[in-house]
Amino acid sequence: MSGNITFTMIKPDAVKAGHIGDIRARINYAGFKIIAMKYTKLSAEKAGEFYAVHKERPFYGELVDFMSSGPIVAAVLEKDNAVADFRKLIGATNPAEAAEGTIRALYAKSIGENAVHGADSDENAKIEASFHFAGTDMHK
Ligand code: FUP
Repeated sequence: MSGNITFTMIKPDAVKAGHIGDIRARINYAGFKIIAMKYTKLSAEKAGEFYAVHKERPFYGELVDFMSSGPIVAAVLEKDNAVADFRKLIGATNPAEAAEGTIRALYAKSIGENAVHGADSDENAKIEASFHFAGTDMHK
């Protein structure tokens, strides 16, 4: 199988609530192949760096605190049209606006604690994948 890649994280709220297995299954059923995956925890510094693009936004401090509050699962996924298809699978940023059956509609609590991350472009998917994984840790 070959295709584009996207980058995802199962966020601390979903890990804490015991949803890793269900979310992983939904990702596989939707046709994504996992080419890298790890259970890890972001330091506040690393979370701040990952979300640096949001530095000036009012929610940045809370976002960094939340993303470093507990373990996450980081993963690189492969599929044709991976970035767009994955964003469709997870639904809108705000779970109240996420389409029925999407991962955020099913598992997210709020716009801030929204269960999963999905890269928003091919370029960012590559940058975010290499933020978390060495090339030697990705296996197609
Ligand atoms: P998304 O691409 O759907 O993850 O959304 P954004 O890149 O716009 O936002 C990244 C993260 O910032 C969200 F997952 C949660 C947080 N956020 C808030 O807490 N409040 C907001 O109003 C917008 C985003």
